[in-house]
Amino acid sequence: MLIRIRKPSDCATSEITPKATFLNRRRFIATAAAGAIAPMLAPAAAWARGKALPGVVKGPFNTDEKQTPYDLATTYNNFYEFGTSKGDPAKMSGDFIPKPWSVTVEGEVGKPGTYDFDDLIKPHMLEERIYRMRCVEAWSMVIPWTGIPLADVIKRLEPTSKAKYVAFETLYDKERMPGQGYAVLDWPYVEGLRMDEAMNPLALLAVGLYGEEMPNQNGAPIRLVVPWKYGFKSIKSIVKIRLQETMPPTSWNKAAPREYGFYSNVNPEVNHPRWSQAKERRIDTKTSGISALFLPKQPTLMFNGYADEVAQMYTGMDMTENY
Ligand SMILES: Nc1nc2c(c(=O)[nH]1)N[C@H]1C(S)=C(S)[C@@H](COP(=O)(O)O)O[C@H]1N2
Ligand SMILES: [Mo]
Repeated sequence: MLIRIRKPSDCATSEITPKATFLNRRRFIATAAAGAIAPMLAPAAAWARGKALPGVVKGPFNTDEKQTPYDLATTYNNFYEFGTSKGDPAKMSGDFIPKPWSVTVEGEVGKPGTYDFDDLIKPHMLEERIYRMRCVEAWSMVIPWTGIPLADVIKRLEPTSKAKYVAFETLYDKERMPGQGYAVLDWPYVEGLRMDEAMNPLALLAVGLYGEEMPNQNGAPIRLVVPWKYGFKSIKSIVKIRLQETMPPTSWNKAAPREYGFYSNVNPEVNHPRWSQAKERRIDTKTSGISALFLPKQPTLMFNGYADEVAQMYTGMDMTENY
């Protein structure tokens, strides 16, 4: 989103690094401590992958489009807490230890408090949702997420009648998130949804991808997935959920209000002030050394193809005004 002038060396996919170069140090230590030295000599891919999440059932709304290869979905990321280049989050988040983790719930709820990750997310609730994801920067992916509907969590918290919006906040810890040492955004990263959007069955609280625990660079241990909105609405590494009466501030809206609105619904007809949103590049080929800028473009769909599920929430709303 921080659009820089590209140098030839700056090609997006050239930042894709082999797994071995961003090995998770925590796993390395764990493996060594267990005295299991042999696996360390095995090919990196065999042991750098996340822990499998057991008992995940197939959820609704799955696309059958070709899934983005795991290596691309985990090395071509936006997560400014770990750097502003697409390759930074994978390279810089290896030391981040996402558990234990808790989420503080505040505001217009009958059950406020600080919830441990394991109380919020029970393994038997997990489902897989294969969603299209569309970044505001006009690239897209298809990712199989593992998570639970956000609506399930919100219902359990017993929202009051005054709860009109849900505000989310990412962890703020400069020691653990080195990118927060740079004033590229007003930290912590914050996002928000209108109550009906949060309760829409498509909205997911994701704890994994490709059947495995969430990699750090994708927002470990818990993040939002809102597939009909531009990627930045899908806030990562959430530590706070607040239900409230007023529309909450959002990080990108604060940074550039003319460019990023509260709604940020994927809409090929409403262009970003600096570029068209009519088309997108599907990041789906491992083209090391070749810029993603050369991938062919495909049309972007209204609400990212989820109009049947979400369009009714916006009837009567001017989508150009409420971008
Ligand atoms: N906390 C936080 N959440 C974030 C971001 C970020 O910089 N910080 N980037 C957003 C953007 S712009 C996108 S496109 C998606 C990317 O998610 P992915 O890396 O899992 O594909 O995360 C979103 N969530
Ligand atoms: Mo994005």
